[in-house]
Amino acid sequence: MSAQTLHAGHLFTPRGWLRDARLRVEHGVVAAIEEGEPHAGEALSAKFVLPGMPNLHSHAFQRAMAGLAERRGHGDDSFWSWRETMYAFAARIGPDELRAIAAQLYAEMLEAGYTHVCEFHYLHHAPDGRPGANPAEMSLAIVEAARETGIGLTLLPVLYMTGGFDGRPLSERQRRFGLSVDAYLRLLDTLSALESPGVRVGLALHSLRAVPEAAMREVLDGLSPLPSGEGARKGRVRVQSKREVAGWPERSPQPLSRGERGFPIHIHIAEQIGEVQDCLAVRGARPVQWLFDHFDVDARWCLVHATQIEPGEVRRIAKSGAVAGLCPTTEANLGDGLFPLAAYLDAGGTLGIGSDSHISVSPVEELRWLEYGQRLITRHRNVTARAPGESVGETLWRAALRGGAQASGITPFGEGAGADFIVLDAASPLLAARDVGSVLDSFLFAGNTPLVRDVMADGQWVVRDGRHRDRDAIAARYRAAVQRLVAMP
Ligand code: NGQ
Ligand code: ZN
Repeated sequence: MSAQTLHAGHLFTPRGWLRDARLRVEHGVVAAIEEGEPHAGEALSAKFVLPGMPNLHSHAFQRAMAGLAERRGHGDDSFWSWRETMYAFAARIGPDELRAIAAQLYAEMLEAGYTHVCEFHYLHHAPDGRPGANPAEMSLAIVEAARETGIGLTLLPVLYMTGGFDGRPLSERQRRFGLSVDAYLRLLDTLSALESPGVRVGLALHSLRAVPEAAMREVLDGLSPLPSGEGARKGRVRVQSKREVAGWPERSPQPLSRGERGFPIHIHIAEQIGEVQDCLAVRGARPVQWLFDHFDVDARWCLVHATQIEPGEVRRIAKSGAVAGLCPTTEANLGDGLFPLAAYLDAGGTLGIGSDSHISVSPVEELRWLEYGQRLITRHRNVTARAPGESVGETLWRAALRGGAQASGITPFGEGAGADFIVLDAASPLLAARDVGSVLDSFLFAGNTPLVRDVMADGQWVVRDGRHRDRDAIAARYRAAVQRLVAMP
């Protein structure tokens, strides 16, 4: 079906709730948002409808090792010891396993309310593949999984070249991730040719540890600068008739391509104290400081983690318009530390959320822990809401929608955006007597029963009554793949 209409009793928009909103969806895109009573023949009539959440940071293969790194080792367990476990796991994964794991993960994401994912993909070579073999094969497994499940994808092939700030060669286990700049640019071109409304391509530098300055320049110099005003420009969500919703940056619904506008650039940065110390020792500056001193960081950028930053760095990120890519459940799981959220929001910073290592796959849990981390260190409540009367849930959902769309290179909610929606289960006891004033806070902070009932991604109903359309077949393939992985010597 290429055209359909759905009716929302209450539609959450960046500027607040719209009552009696009729959404016309054509070819996977929101063609119009109108006001009006529901009428017969509408594909769906729902009480509470929210725009679906983009997940701006994912390493899909890590889904299958969730829970397998939680036993204490002999030394001092840390991010760096977890990384060794992760490398050993990654070493077993070939294209078939990657496709099966990513499909399971993406189906889970859709059921949880994520409608788009940025895949930060660095497993370029198959386990038996030497560097130099076709690195697109593993990327294609990701594209196939996204297409099969219906989730929107921004594929971020990752440039990974060195094992540390000092430029040391990759370790044995990192070799599968490595590409020369030339091979990387070829891979980007191959993948860019696959772009479609549901599949975008951006670029990723693994970290300052893994990409030398000269290589960063070579890759980034090939991109045209951001058109002036981009990211700061305001567009509108057009609602026919009186009520209008303004104040949302406008992006082209066209796929982005290299050298054109707004190609997203993602990088892991300042996640661990050890990383900050190494950067200071070798480059004489902290990672965020160094990046801003050497490159024009703007709204195309997504800085992932940035848990180890000082007040001056907070202000620089906020002012640049870059997105802080926050992954609270993974950052907690890995012992990374806490992003200084209150200061960042006060400085006008943009943020989005990612599930990263997928020890949790839920925008509810990411946003809840984003707020709870701040409550625990500040010993205050309702920290993310910065003004009296503001709802924490609405502030978080709105902020993460906006930054998530920006980091994904997709049009944010409004006419011309992809039709990505979540219908909440208004019949759940958890939403008893909730209205627009309390429903988002209850969605994020009331218990653990999933409240996402139906999900539309790119105009397709992919989840109905809480179940992905292919849940069973995808799970069966996933089980078989994980069995194989765990049985490997
Ligand atoms: C990753 N994950 O690339 O999967 C990283 C670990 C690294 C997180 N940083 C490896 N959460 O940073 O070197
Ligand atoms: Zn990551």
